[in-house]
Amino acid sequence: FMNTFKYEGLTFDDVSLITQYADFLPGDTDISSRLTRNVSVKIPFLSAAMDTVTEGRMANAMAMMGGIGVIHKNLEPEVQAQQVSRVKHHLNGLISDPITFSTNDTLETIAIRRAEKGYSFNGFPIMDNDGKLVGILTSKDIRFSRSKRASVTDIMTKNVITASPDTNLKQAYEIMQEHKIGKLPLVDKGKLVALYSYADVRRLIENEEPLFNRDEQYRLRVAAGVGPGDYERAEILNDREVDVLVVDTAHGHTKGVIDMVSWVKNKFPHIDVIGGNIATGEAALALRDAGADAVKVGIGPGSICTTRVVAGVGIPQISAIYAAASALKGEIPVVADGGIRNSGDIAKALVAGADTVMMGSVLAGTEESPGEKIIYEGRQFVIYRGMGSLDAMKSREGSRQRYGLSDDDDIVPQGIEGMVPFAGTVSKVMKQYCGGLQASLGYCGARTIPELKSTGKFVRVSGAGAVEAHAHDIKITKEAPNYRR
Ligand code: RVP
Repeated sequence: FMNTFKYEGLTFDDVSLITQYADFLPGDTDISSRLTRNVSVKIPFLSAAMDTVTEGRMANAMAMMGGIGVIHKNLEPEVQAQQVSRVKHHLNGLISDPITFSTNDTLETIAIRRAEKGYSFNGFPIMDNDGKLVGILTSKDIRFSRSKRASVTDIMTKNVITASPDTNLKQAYEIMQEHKIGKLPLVDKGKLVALYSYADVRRLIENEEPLFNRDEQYRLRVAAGVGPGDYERAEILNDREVDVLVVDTAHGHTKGVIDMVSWVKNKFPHIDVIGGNIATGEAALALRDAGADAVKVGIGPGSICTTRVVAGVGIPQISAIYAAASALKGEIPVVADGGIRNSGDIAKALVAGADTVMMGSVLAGTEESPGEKIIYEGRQFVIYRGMGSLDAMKSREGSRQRYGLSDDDDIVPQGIEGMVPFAGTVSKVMKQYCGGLQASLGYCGARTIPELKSTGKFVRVSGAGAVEAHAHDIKITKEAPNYRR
């Protein structure tokens, strides 16, 4: 009987971090981290794979801040894959529908159309009457022409340097550098399919925004959820070049998840796989042995999750992270999923052993979330629901699968639906969370996340200590951008 009580379950409010000597300022800290065995993030944040949190727009915003979004699987595989594509092509510098002119045009007709449409750029592909690319009209061609009425065919640059449709940003940059050209048309059998513009390509390659989370080809990174046995979905997502697959279930210490993780690893060794969710060391090791490149921890901590009440199962999140991370000993990273309310919770999750955190409610209220925006008592809110809530379960196959229900089963929800206050843009919210985390590192005397993980220490917090931690003995009259109770 004594063995029935494995250990005590602690969560965020049960612990607080101890200050340690620092000889630097919070702004000097580096909060990049490991997401999986082979993929890193510049900020340690993932947006949750939920239908009111992450679709293409959220995933774009997360990757542009340096984190990553996990596109939920309550979508038909093809639709989910389109969302992945949207992220992969968001910053590729490729103009897929370029403005062109024809050999029948003159400088005058072009000038009129440019003024009408307000085109401020130069370098137009010129097409013949069969729709074939025959030249490019550059700013130089226009500037050195003697007559306004000159026919395009007489002044355009005829020896056009082109490339094949699969040319990536980096290759385009090299070609344009070598030939000193401002436009690079991508051509398939004489037909123009897209165009690179040097100004865009250069901006993306020469990296004005060092924060972007990008792959080797300078495209934003994106992750997507799959279920056990979701082979077809995984194949389609692989075709669209997803960076990371997350085998996304409520109980990851199962044959279904273990088999799926090893299937994905065997079939697509180039894609990193995260398995979850789990809350024990045994589960972490089982997923590692199956080939997982990271594990995701969280059974029941989610703000919209009722698993602990409905099933009586789960482990308070700090203890769950600690159990998984201690078993893994840093061999593969740990994602702490669920229960993050304020920025201070993040450093606690990291010190307990996590490498990154996944957030639902924190991001559900943003502009970029797909959740419905509503007005309630004169204020703006956004609908946020658990993937195990009644409506999410009814809406799609994906959720039923997550909770292991067949079509005929009566639905037993393990989540609820509600609303969170509108929070502005992802960038605004993430800046608060990054700043909060940097403050944690400063207090703990750690310049980096690996340092925080190895030197961070907790104190246990009493009930009175938890009350003291929050604003107390005052009525709040002005909202802070980073505090909610
Ligand atoms: P939170 O950030 O506390 O809102 O939690 C989000 C996490 O909750 C998700 O990433 C997922 O692991 C979990 N979740 C999602 N749906 C449900 C449910 O309906 N029980 N739980």
